[in-house]
Amino acid sequence: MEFKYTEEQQDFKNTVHDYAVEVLAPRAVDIDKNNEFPLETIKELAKYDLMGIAYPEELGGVGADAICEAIAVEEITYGCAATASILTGHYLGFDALFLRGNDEQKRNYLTPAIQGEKLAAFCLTEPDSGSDAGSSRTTAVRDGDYYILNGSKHFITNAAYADFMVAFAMTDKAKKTRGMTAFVIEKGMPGMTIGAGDDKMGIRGARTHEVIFEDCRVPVENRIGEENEGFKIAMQVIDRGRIGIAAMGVGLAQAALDAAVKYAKDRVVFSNTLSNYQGIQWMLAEMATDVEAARWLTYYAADLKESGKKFSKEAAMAKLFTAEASHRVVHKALQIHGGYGYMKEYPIERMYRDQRILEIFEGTSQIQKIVISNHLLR
Ligand code: COS
Repeated sequence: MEFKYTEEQQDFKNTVHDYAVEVLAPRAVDIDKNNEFPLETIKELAKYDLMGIAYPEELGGVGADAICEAIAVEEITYGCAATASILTGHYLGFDALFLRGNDEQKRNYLTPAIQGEKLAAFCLTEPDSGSDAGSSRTTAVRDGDYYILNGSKHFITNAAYADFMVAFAMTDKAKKTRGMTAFVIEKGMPGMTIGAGDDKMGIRGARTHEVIFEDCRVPVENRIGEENEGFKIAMQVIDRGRIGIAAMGVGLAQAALDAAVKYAKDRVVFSNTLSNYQGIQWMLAEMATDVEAARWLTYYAADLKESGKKFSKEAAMAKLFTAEASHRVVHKALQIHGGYGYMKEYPIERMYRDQRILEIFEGTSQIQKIVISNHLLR
């Protein structure tokens, strides 16, 4: 058991960290202010092979390990959480093809997504089914060589910019979780339209939109896996995605901690810097402990995934812990900044808003507890 980065992982971490600090962090301000999807940044991430880093070379990836993927997400979040959310949404969007796609689907969608030529989105959540993903209302009815999709999805990250999305629809509604099927939906397919964009509290650049299917004809060859296998595919993808969200929590918490340390050393109150007061020192100590615990729980889940072992429970634990730890950390970091922390001139104000979604998307904290306890009690 070795709790340290390999030399390669450390070099990679340093490189992405520098890029995040020098390039992403300055851009994060306008992305947030203008509710702007950072297209240029996404092209850059593709150039740096970050759009599908942990996928095999034969599929177009660079074959890095799952810990490197977590490091990439962590460091990108350090600079800009919205950019990281676009990236994790992209991974989530094509992962079903990696797990269950056939050769043609892999060639047409997966490899271009891994190489960053095509952007992907994951289309599961609906206005009336979020946590209860098995209660989806979108239907897919077989009609010869096509499925006809009707229904709507919402809060879909990347939807308006994606070249394709993996969408889930009910092929046998009565069977609930055993009646859902996964499909690849290409941009511009007749019957699929992108609806209104959301005006969110945080990670504003990671634009989310509604997706509407009205008699959308999807060729049978766009079905992923077998009919009615979609729920399990979605759950497997989300299990893997939760490590990414955990990594986002680590990156955001580290950024908030570093900002708080810097502010505490600079800010003078009652003739002393904040860092001289034990009340502040204790807060910083608690924050640093949360960050490290979150980081190693995330790497532990990533390592299990990399080793081909079961990791569903540990991914949920990492997601739960980092989401809540990052909440504690940004809260204290803002408190240390005092009134300035409440102002938009300081990045902590944005981090505070960006953090909140980590406790909600890819399964709320309460859903993670259900997943963990299901593993304990089964
Ligand atoms: N991997 C593979 N299969 C899984 C699975 C997983 N992680 N989780 C559940 N399944 C399977 C079960 O084994 C069961 O299979 P059988 O039909 O063969 O028995 C089936 O899926 C249904 O499972 P379950 O009965 O546990 O489903 P529930 O409807 O009770 O839902 C939770 C389970 C709550 C865990 C699930 O709905 C969930 O994770 N919801 C949150 C969804 C989410 O994260 N949404 C955000 C979207 S992305 S932003």
